[in-house]
Amino acid sequence: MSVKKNILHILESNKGKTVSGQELADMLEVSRTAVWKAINSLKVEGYSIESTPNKGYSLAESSDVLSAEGIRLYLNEEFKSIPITVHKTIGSTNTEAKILAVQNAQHGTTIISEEQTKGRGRFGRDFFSPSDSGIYMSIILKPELNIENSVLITSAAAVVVCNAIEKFTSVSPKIKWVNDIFIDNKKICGILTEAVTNFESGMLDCVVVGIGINVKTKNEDFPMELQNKAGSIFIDDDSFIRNQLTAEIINNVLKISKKLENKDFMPAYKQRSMILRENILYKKNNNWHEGYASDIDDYGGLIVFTADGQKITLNSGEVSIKKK
Ligand code: BT5
Repeated sequence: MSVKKNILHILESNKGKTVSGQELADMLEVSRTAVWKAINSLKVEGYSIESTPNKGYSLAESSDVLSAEGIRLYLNEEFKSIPITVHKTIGSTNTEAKILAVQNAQHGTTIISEEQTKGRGRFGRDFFSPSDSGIYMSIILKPELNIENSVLITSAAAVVVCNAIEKFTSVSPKIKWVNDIFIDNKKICGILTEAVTNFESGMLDCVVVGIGINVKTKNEDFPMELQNKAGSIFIDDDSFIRNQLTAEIINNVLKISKKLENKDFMPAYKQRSMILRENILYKKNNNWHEGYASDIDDYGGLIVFTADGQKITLNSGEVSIKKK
């Protein structure tokens, strides 16, 4: 680990407390100048580090910069050594993760960014990913699953994200099949799962789970066309620390990915569903149709009764609740 990363780790572990420059230099066996340089570089990166003459350095309790060190602090022991990279800005964390996956990145490798300039949704759509207010992350999973079961990872990840949000807030998020998470009827998170197949064998090599969450994005900061549709978890709370929420999600996605085939998360998925037992509109063959959302099957498929009484299963696609 570099001096900078080590210092960040020590300051993160002592958040709000002052650690002297000499202590840091002794712990890391480097010069005071090296410590000073590393601290300055961290400040440039946006960390709120206070320097008190003759006392030392402290990382503000409210510092909310996403960092691998800050996230690692909250990871379960068994996942502490997964590779995590945090970018200031990137095109798309999913695109980057797919490149790393092809280069044989290990299970659990996680790419995160403070901002995405080409954040992607499904079907070539954009995911708005402004800086310093959301969490945009992609986790590479090598779940040793067949394709049928691997589609379940999107539903499982949706449950994980809802539980994580519920752990840190008093809100109870809802899921709109398949991959959207809503609070107060506004979308606060989208999930994009992409499979990477092995060229030679044609088998599923790994899965990239991309999760985008609006944590502190203000309504006026969304583009006009999203202002009525998109929301944030914490609208007016600047003290929330994104590293903790990120770690909670990584811990549970990695845990759940080991036992997807048990489908233990399905009852929670159904319970959080916004559309079950509702009249809906669904898109099929590029047209919208009316139907009734009756159930979700063991593979995450939506069981719908069509307007003429037929029972069909949708495996992916678009739905919306029919306005009464
Ligand atoms: C999604 O697609 O919602 C999946 C989004 C996945 C984003 C993550 S971020 C990390 C990783 N890297 C990536 O490049 N992507 C993943 P979909 O269901 O197709 O929804 C896209 C639609 O949601 C857009 O057409 C907008 O209407 C709306 N939208 C775009 N940005 C939004 C935002 N920040 N919050 C809420 N809604 C948004």
